Amino acid sequence: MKAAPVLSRYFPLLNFIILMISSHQAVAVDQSNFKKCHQSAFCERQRNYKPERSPYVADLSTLSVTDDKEISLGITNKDNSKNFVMQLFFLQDNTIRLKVNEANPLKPRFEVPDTIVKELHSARLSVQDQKENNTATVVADSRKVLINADPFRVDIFSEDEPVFSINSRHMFHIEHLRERPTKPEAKTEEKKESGGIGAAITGLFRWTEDGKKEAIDEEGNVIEGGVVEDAEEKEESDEEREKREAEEENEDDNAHENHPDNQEGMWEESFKSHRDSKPRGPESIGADVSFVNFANVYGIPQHADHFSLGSTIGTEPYRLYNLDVFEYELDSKMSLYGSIPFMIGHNAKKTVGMLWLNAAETWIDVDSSKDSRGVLGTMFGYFASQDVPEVNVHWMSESGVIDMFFFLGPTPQDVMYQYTTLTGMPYMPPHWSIAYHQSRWNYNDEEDVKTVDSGFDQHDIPYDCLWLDIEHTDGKRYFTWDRKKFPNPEEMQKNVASKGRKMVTIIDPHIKVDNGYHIYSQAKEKDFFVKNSGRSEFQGWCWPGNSAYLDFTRADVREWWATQFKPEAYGGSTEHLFTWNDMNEPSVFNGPEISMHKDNIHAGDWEHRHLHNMYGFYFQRATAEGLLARSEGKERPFVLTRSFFAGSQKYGAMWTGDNIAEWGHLRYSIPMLLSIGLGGISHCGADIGGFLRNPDEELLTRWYQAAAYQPFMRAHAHIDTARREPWLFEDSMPNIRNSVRRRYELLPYWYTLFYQSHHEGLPAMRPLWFEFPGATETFGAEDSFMVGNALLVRPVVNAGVNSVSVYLPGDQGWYDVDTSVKLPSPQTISVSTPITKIPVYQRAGTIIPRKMRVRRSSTLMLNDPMTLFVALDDKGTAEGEVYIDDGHSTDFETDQQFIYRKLKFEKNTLSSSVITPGKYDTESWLERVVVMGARKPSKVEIETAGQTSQIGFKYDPNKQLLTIRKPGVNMGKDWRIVIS
Ligand code: NBV
Repeated sequence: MKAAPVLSRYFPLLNFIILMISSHQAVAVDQSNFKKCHQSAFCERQRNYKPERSPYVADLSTLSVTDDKEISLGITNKDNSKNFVMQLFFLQDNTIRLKVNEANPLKPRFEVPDTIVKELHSARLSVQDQKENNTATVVADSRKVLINADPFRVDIFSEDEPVFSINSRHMFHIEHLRERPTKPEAKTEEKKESGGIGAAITGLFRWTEDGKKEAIDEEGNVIEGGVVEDAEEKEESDEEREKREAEEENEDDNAHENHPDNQEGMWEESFKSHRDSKPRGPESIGADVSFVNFANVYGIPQHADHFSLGSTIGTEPYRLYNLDVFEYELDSKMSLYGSIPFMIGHNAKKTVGMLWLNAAETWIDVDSSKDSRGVLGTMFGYFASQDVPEVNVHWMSESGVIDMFFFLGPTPQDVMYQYTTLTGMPYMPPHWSIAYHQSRWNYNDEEDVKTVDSGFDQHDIPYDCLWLDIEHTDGKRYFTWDRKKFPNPEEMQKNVASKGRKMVTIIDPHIKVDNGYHIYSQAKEKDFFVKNSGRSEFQGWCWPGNSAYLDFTRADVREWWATQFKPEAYGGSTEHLFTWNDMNEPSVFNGPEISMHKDNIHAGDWEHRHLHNMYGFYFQRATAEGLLARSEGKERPFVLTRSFFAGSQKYGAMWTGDNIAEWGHLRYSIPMLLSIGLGGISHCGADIGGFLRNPDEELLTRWYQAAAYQPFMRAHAHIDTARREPWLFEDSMPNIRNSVRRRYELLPYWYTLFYQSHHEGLPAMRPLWFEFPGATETFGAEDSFMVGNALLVRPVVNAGVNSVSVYLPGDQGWYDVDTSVKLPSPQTISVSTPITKIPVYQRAGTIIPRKMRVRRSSTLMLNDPMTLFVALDDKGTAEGEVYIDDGHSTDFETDQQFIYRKLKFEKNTLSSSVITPGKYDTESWLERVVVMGARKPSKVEIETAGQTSQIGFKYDPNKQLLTIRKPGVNMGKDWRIVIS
């Protein structure tokens, strides 16, 4: 660091970088680097768009139905006579799509590609009535859409109850594409050229509503044909003429500036030292959507905010614009690294969702205040009382078309299935990746890697993957190694892999501008980089210094990128090496808001503004395709991404970026991960310990305890922090080890949950209401969560806390996983939480598979036996599932190489039966069954393959705990255990 003052003279951004890496002092986010709504011209315009009555009117006489499946309808904005086309589709799985585009846009408007995985089938619909041409009702199965013509409004009904209303608050607004008004030339020349006729003579004109210029006389009358017959005949002195010309010029300038199509921020905009040229002018879109009869909405990650979305009235709207926000703040609606414009509404009876499919900068106002209620209730006449809750949401995007999907549920599970059927099911993670990861910026060299790797063995702590950050490269040239520190990377990886472990290297999207760097020179030759507004290669600053950015929106660029992961291309890599994609918002140190200029150019001549929120999504996709291709499609990829968009769940895992070693950041990891999970990304996590600054031992221990029950479990730390491998904390190490070992025991359950994510779109980590939809007490809960449907976890997230209160929902009770003691529910209990304990409960009526013999890595546990934890409900029943495969290949998909079974306890019998038949053979067998809430048996028998034999058991009458020893049956086979 000593050379910094000298060097910073040569490297203008070194100061910035030094600031980034010497961050242990408490500094909050630099707000001034990021826009507020009023600094984003379109947000200001859309937010202020509040007509008393919407000027948008649907012309029902234009309503047409194609193939009984698609409705189209003309809409006009009466204020400017612009025409729009609305399309309405009733899709499979209780999904409705509503699209509105300009009828004749000056240029095509951007429509988000590559997010929807397949065209969903349409259901047959019928148009039922068109009362006096002011409303039309479209019906398909239990869905109904009511279109109101004047003003334009769309109401969506599910099972005869209104759930969404669009434009009932009159904020629907599309800025049509237009020509830029040209500034009139100086009068003298105009006069000469025009020969002194028409508008130039009086110098007066006005703009028509559709943007045309009309000549007018002094009285304001339109001059037909723009000609004033006798204007030239007047004699005037030189002085008079000069005065008149000056006045005319002034009026022209004013008219030009006051022109409705030429408002400030429409054709260019500046933020700090950056100018955005906005060549297409204004093209923003906005719409209000009311969630009718809902008081709580969730989702639209990523924000470091509460789980149930709060009102933004009088403050900043939620923002979705992928950014690298250093030292991000909590309880904030600022954008972070990723954006998923998907929102869920939940009430005690119903869950619904909506996707605002747009990849441009987006702001969202949420108003759930009491004042805003009642309007819809009375409007529909559906609710007797006016006090029907509503959440009124106002979506505003800088560009694109209105493209909204409504998912009508009605259960939380249905909504997630509907959303992920459209945007893609979450990827199936390789087994090792759901275990524990050890990372830091940076593990310095091969010796360091070796020491850390063996440190885990010495201290009997399992881990599955060791990570290398940017310092492992040759000068931040990704796909290369600093050969002084890593002379034999293949050998290093093989050594780590000899214990079933993997390694990950970081690969960022900024490419060092260096003709000697193969990635840069090849990509340059192929013309693969994003262009600046002047259409030459865009270069910005990032870790390697001057960098170019690949245009991952192009399929050919992604294909080429994918080839770089082949072992022959990526020297020093082996099959044990996987990938981490960071800085993919993209982060550009000297760019506006630390990102890319919006007027940069991508394939198809689209500007960066149109697709900004998808850059990271495409980068992760290209990387995942590369890892898949390197094994010829045989091995599952693992790619961790920082930036993401709707659909990123298909390509890998995400983490919450640069959090801080503070209790608040541990606390907010819960609402943040719950929101991400509802956004479809099941495999998500937060850096254990906090990335920036140094956690004390209590915080670090509590963080491990919480993260053991969060989907992606990785410890990571900033380069400037003290080392924090678990054994460096002598007192806390046993607790940390215990947390990691707990995670390993539970991996069979986690793996089954990830399979359920992959098949049904269910998040592994869920809000309580997901499982207990009617439990209103849980709607605001963000201190506890469910892992799957069976475990309730209430981490300790505050310093010095000796007890916490836990709300146990449902009426079947819960079993403390540490003591097997049953607790009745619903109730709130106070639980004592010494540093050794966080409250975790198994729900009565569930079965959880575990592997109790923890080894050095999860891979080594593949064939180990399982223990089933059966938690009986009041009826003496329980059920669960178990999914097993080889843990790494794609054979489970291509060749049905899996086991997927139902475990059921009823009528004193525990049985295992097939859910989906698969071909995988496992060596894993049933080692033990623990039945909680059991009565004392006289004998226990096992039946398998037509044979019955008696087996041993132990019974604890105080706890009603039955332990059945060594059933010994194969986990992939049919069997029954009968208790008499
Ligand atoms: O690559 C260095 C870090 C990384 O460790 C961290 O996890 C990322 O979120 N990276 C950001 C860039 C520098 C941050 C100050």
